[in-house]
Amino acid sequence: MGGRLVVFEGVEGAGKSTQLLRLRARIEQSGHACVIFREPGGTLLGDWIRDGVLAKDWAIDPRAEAHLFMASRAQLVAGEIRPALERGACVLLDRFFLSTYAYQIGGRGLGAEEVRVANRLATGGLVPDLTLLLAIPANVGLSRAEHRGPTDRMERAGSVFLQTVADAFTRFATPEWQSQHPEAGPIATVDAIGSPEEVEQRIVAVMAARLPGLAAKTERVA
Ligand code: T5A
Repeated sequence: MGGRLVVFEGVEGAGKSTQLLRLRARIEQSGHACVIFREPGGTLLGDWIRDGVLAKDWAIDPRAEAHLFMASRAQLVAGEIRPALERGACVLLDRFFLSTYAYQIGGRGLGAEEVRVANRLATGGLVPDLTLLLAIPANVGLSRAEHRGPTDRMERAGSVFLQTVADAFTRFATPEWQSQHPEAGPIATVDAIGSPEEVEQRIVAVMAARLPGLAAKTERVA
């Protein structure tokens, strides 16, 4: 596959969507093809799942919840991400399976190995070239998300749940965790406190260090 897959991860309101759009603008300015997707979503089936799993206020069993995220992922990977990578495009993805590991294993307490096996089925073994983990305290991210508008079902799950999710993301950033989870690929933590411009500069620096070929396409043309 010729393209590159870069994933944005982090707690609610960490600034993933904001930074993903900024990175896309930089890459497109160089004339390189770049597509963006979010999870859950990105396909007709995924958007339908997104509505059911986030917008509706009903009780969902944690196992059912995990499978809904996986179904959206399987459709997105097969129908959109792999074809884009095969065309040589850069794919920027707003959340991927680290979110399942953080929310459904960490937050909901599902069995790690069971979820990993199901995830392998969903991704078909697709490994990101780089994951940018935007680090911010859970309460700061949540307050950003709350200021933006109405919260969704996950954001209303409570501060203890969201702190457990944040702790899981912190664990994923450690070399020990990454060496035990090769399916996740390289993960780089980016400090997400500060202005959007400051965070963007940190991301550009991480890209230059970790993906120099793609990073060259993110340099602004004066
Ligand atoms: N989920 C997802 C699972 O449980 N399991 C899974 O497997 C998957 C894939 C997705 C939900 O589903 C869960 C996780 C989530 O709960 P979503 O709507 O996609 O739902 O949720 P988020 O990804 O969290 O989206 P958010 O929009 O809440 O967060 P972002 O994208 O990190 O933040 P962003 O960029 O939208 O910014 C939020 C607000 O902060 C401002 C923005 O303008 C915006 O108003 N902002 C800043 N403010 C100050 N300083 C900065 N540097 C700022 N950057 C952005």
